[in-house]
Amino acid sequence: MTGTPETTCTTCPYCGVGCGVLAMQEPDGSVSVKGDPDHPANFGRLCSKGSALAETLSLDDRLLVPQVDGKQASWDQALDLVAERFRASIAEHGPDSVAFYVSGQILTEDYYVANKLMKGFIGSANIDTNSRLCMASSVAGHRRAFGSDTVPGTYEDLEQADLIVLVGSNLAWCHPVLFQRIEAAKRARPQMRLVVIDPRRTATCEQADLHLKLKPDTDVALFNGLLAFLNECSAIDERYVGLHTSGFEEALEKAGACDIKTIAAATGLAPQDVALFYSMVARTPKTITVYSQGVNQSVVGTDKVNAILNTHLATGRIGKPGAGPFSVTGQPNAMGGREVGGLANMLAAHMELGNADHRQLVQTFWQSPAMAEKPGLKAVEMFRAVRDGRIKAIWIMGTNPVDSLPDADGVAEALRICPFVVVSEVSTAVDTLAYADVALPAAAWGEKDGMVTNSERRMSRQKSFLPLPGETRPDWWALAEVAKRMGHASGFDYAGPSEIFAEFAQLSATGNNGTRDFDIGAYSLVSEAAYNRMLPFQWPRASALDEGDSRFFADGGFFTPDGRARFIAVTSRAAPRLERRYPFVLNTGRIRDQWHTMTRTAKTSRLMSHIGEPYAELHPDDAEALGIQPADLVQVESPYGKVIVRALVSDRAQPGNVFVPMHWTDQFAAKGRVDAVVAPEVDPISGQPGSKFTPVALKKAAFSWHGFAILKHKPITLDFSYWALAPAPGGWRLEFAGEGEQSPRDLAQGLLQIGDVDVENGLMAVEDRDVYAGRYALWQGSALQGAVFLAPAPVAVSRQWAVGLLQQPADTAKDRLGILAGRPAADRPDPGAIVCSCFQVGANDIARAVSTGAGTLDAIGATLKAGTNCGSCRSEICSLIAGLQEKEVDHADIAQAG
Ligand SMILES: Nc1nc2c(c(=O)[nH]1)N[C@H]1C(S)=C(S)[C@@H](COP(=O)(O)OP(=O)(O)OC[C@H]3O[C@@H](n4cnc5c(=O)[nH]c(N)nc54)[C@H](O)[C@@H]3O)O[C@H]1N2
Ligand SMILES: Nc1nc2c(c(=O)[nH]1)N[C@H]1C(S)=C(S)[C@@H](COP(=O)(O)OP(=O)(O)OC[C@H]3O[C@@H](n4cnc5c(=O)[nH]c(N)nc54)[C@H](O)[C@@H]3O)O[C@H]1N2
Ligand code: SF4
Ligand SMILES: [Mo]
Repeated sequence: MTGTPETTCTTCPYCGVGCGVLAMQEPDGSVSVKGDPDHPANFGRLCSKGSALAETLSLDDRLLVPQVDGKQASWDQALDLVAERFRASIAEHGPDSVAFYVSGQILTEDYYVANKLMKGFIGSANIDTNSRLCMASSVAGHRRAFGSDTVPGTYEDLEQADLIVLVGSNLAWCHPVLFQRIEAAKRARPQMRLVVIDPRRTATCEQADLHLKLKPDTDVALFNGLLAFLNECSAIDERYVGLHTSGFEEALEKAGACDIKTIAAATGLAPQDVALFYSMVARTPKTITVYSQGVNQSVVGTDKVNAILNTHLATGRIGKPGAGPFSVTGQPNAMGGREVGGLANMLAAHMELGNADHRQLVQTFWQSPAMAEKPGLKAVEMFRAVRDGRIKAIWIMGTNPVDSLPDADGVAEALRICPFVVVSEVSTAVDTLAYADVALPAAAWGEKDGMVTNSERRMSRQKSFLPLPGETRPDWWALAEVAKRMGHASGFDYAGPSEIFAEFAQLSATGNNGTRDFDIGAYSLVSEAAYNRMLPFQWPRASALDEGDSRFFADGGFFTPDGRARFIAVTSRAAPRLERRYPFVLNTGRIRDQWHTMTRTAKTSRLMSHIGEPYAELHPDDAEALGIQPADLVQVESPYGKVIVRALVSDRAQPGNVFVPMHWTDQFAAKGRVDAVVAPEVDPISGQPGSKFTPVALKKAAFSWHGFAILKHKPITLDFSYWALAPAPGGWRLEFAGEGEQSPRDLAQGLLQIGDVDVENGLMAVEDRDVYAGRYALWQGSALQGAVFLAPAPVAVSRQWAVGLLQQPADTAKDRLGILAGRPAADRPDPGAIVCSCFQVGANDIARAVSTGAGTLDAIGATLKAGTNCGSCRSEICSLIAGLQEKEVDHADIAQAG
């Protein structure tokens, strides 16, 4: 073995930007990652999550062996059982009594095999995916307008645009590398403009020229008004509309007149802001509208999509350099899942389940015995069917529905009573696993091989560079094995992912001849060696000789029967009236450093240091009216369920709205699963839930005492009314609260008494007998085993300072007393809430540097290194420098306030 690391070119497993990653394995087995400078999605950049990938590869919490009824089993036992139970259910109750619920995070080959088995061999279309919660409204909107699910543009368009409009997208946190490409382009061409349309002021807004803080779910009114405005100021591309579209007049009529005052009233915006936005769009041919979950996740999501598409069709700004609508995908393979037909209403290779010719074509190609004839159940409906017994066996793969579907407690109940639940997982720290009759250990990122497609239709390889740990196997393998055991050996006899991919490519070309957008026929005969050498490419790629055009629709050519795009006449609906009992609108979404249900990103304390506790962001006026102080605990409740989270009081929220992140699960908090609160209301066209709009009640959650602890060992049981746990360097940090039964000392000892530490001799304590308060630290030699702080109100101890103590020896009595005082010593200043997770630079560090003259982003980078690695924190540093965001500083370190 040489001393040089072995480098593998692969793709990041998180967001839909689809960054290329170089994974470097040292001869000693250790792995490090960096951005692939040659990958056309990121050209070497990685965000905070991508940069921390190597820290998430440990086998802690990995599911390594198959389990049946919670007990270890062999693969043969597990697979036989799955095949038998599915077969029996189909025999007795028909093919629609079984279902697959899969994910935009499995690879194209896994996805293709799952879809083939369900739709072609089981003969039901009851396969749906978490993309229903994510991209379904975009898919439906695309298909209504274009006749196909096509994203017309490319990432380069974002750099070439003169105006970028971000609608319902927190790009700085959710597609950070794409956002950095925009920032770089804006620096190079300062005339470029950025507009953000979002009911909250997000980190993305820090770079915006205009932020439209609209009322939730009023986007259709805004974009209908824009269509009317474009018409009134003659910005319509008459030629494009005449040659390539139909339905313009009707859409315009439905949009109504452009009365700025009425639109301002409907959207809650200032009339001059609406007018400014409209005139910016009207005069800028190179306009890109990027949209994401603030658009898709709505009961009017598909209409929002079409209202946006209408404005681009009307101006002919589509598929041209720097111009077009751009629906960005969330998951690494959200786009790939759409290609293989993972949604319950689609067929493979962008063919349609409702089209008899397509069904025939696919059936012939697959030589399949039993094609599904009608669309299957969409995610929310699927779990309803599980709950009411229509579905009796379900296989869940690569998604955690007990935390991510709306009415999540209802989903848990459905799985509890479902006769047979299979879960394919990589992790054991997953709430859904508690309901599995059979748990199948899946190969994870770095161990598996296959394809993913990013937001700009670029297919890239994910490659393995690690051996398969334990008994783990790739998902396609488990599916194919079950298929074989169900009697479908010939259709599923794959030697590896390259064979599956070649078959899929062949299907995409079969009978295509330009009639379908998705054609990757160039790879129909791809060999394993060529598959392993494949470089990222954008589809379509019908033949190897023809690189095709990387954009769609500049000259029409839509995939409708007449080749014309369709304007869709949409009307804006007035927002539902809120009942008195539930007067607030709950909005949910993402934070910068966590990925969904945290099964991977929470493995590294670095990513937990940015925000380590679930929170509710609410407006100061609402907080005041409800008697909620910053850092209090609050309860957010709907008729479906409730969460208890920390209050983050900030004018970034608008009055009447509250935002709670989607990430927390029962693994990390007592009551942080926000989807238990979210209503299962869906868009009638796409079936996508309106995860951004649930009427809720909000109140202070009063507890008689509050606690904060740093602990070397993970606590074994946590039976407090409130708790939130996070890994910290060298241990864990814990926020908790409850009602006073136990004495403070007993409580502290209970938390600290783990392992063989002599509590009697090592415990230091300061107590206040008049109130429920005390500070306890447990020592073994000079090493701190843990410290517990209890108080009648949220504990005011610097979190970042305290977390550092686990790795700092305290040699003198003075050092130890300092810890009990709960205050940093003068020579060890408190870093404050972590802003830069790469270099662990806190808000106070930055404030100090600014006060000594480092007043720019570059100067902060030069003095503290903050923002100079992944760059994900640059927006926050800018806003700190601008002195705008004192509240946010508190929030990452929430309980420090007060
Ligand atoms: N850090 C991180 N990045 C991620 C992910 C992650 O888990 N963590 N997940 C990935 C996935 S799967 C996805 S789908 C994407 C999602 O990426 P985004 O869609 O950018 O993220 P969200 O936070 O879900 O929601 C975006 C914004 O929509 C706003 N919004 C709410 N209601 C409305 C409305 O009525 N109108 C408008 N215009 N806006 C509204 C919210 O306030 C929020 O700021 O992120 C991807 N990237
Ligand atoms: N309230 C609210 N709810 C939401 C959203 C929101 O904005 N608000 N967003 C929605 C959106 S857009 C999305 S995409 C979903 C995401 O929601 P989920 O898909 O439920 O979230 P993840 O945590 O990504 O779940 C992926 C699971 O797959 C496992 N896994 C990882 N790799 C593999 C693999 O290779 N094979 C297998 N078999 N398993 C693997 C992980 O450990 C994890 O448990 O959440 C949706 N839910
Ligand atoms: S932006 Fe970040 S999370 Fe998304 S693909 Fe790139 S490195 Fe991964
Ligand atoms: Mo998503």
